[in-house]
Amino acid sequence: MLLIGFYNENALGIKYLSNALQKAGYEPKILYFKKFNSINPKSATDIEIKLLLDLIKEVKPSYIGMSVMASLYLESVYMVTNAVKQNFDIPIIWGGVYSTLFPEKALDYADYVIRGEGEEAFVELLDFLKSDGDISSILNLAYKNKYNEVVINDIRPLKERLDELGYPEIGGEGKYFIYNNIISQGDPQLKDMVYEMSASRGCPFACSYCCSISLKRIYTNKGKYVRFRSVESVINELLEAKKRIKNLKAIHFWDEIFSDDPKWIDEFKIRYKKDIGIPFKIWGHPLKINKYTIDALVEAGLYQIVVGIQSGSLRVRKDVFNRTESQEKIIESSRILSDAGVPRVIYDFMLQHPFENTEDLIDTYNLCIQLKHPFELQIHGLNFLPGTDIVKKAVRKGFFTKEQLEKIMYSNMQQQYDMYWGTERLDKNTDDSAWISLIYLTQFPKLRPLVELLASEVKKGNSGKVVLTLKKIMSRAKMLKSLTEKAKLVIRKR
Ligand code: B12
Ligand code: SF4
Repeated sequence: MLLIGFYNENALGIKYLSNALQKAGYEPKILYFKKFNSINPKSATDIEIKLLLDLIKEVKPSYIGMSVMASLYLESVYMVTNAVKQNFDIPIIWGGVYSTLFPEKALDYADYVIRGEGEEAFVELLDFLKSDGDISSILNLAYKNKYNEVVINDIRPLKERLDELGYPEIGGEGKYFIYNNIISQGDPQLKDMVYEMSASRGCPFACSYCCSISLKRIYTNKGKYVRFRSVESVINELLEAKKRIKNLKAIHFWDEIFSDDPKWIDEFKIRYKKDIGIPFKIWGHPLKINKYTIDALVEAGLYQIVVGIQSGSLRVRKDVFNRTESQEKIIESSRILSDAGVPRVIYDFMLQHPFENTEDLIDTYNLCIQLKHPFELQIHGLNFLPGTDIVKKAVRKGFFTKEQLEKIMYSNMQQQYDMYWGTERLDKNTDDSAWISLIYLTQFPKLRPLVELLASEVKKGNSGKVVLTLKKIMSRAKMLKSLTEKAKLVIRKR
């Protein structure tokens, strides 16, 4: 079995599957195909495809499993799948979030699709294929029957005890990495300074721009969706990481929302501090930030938290994004984070989308000036991801036709990234452009008086005059921010 992960050299899904296959007696190999790049990803090159085909010739897998986690990288997934089909007669199995939400589309390329969490279903499918068994009863499987009709089987109940899944192998044999037209052998994780892991599965929230709620719907009546590993299991994984990764400097917990269960947190604080003691980063949510949890996590070694706020407009948050937190709760969270002394607090915003008007940007500015320093802002655009509720909302509102949105969501990766992270849109409306700059500048405490002065000018209708000044300040501020980030990285490397 050759497992392929795309644009993610530490792909957790692939690692868990490999674990499950090994336990069942298979000898999976893993290929990490290209590196994670959220700014300027490039599609696969001819050389990279050739390296992949050569690897398949060498490894001679009986099956190839591909993890199609994000639709932004579909272009390369199609290229790889087509190249394999043209050159070999090896069954291809797709899994991951995209395949889970769009099994019919996935079956245009793959021979089999496993939907949802795949550890058990994948092993079962391989066992059945090996023994020529009847696959029609395998839960989570989607396939085409002999009449070429798509069959989508029911989903099995969620695994309640995550500890039973173990944790990914770190290092080990049979790991390959293709990147920048070069293939290398060995687990890329071993050379990394950061260890990436997850202490839970599932998210309790239902944001309209995220796939989480769509995944949750698939699991209706299939057990608890949000599940946590035991602290013991998390610490054991980290002890292993410490032992194996020589240059380990930080841990990234990729839990959608880190635990705020007091019992779990108490145990984690003690064990992490005593046994691991390496700075760690988490994702947070304003509704899950409380003093008790954050103080304990800082004591344990929390050095960075990324909190999604997404908009300072209550209207956009509630009616568009389906997020229920109030302005007061967000401001209180920022106070808790600041008082607890979290070294890096990053707030995520998604601005400049068709649902938003200038009033919403002013609300966002007004919220940002109330957030307690120190904090940094990450300002993104809004990605329309296939299978999310916001896609339907955008069509209902008439911002796009269904066809236009399909075209956007399935365009090549460069176009998709340019569309949402490009600067072109900033130049169109001087008021909006001024407010976006002012929002960005609220993260710099020393600029506060100037920012407030400029904001009052924009409110008076002088945005044209202010925009030029803002452009100059913005470029210096961005430079300063990038220098500070580099300095922090150097300090961490030491
Ligand atoms: C953690 C995470 C990340 C981390 C990944 C860290 C890592 N080391 O892997 C980081 C921050 C790097 C990341 C990046 C991105 N992410 Co992300 N990420 C997630 C998140 C929250 C959890 C993923 C995870 O690790 N789950 C735990 C593992 C064990 O589960 P899993 O990956 O789903 O794998 C299981 C099954 O899917 C299945 N399976 C998976 N692959 C295969 C393959 C086969 C053959 C089989 C049989 C089964 C199978 O079995 C696995 C084990 O049970 C998901 C949300 C979610 N609920 O999935 C978003 C999510 C997958 N990400 C998303 C996006 C958009 C991205 C980015 C494009 C963001 C960006 N703009 O750059 C990139 C793309 C990365 C990539 N190359 O695909 C979207 C994808 C939606 C879509 N339609 O495209 C999601 C769904 C969140 C959302 N907004 O809705 N992400
Ligand atoms: S909190 Fe994050 S992971 Fe959860 S639904 Fe919202 S965006 Fe998705």
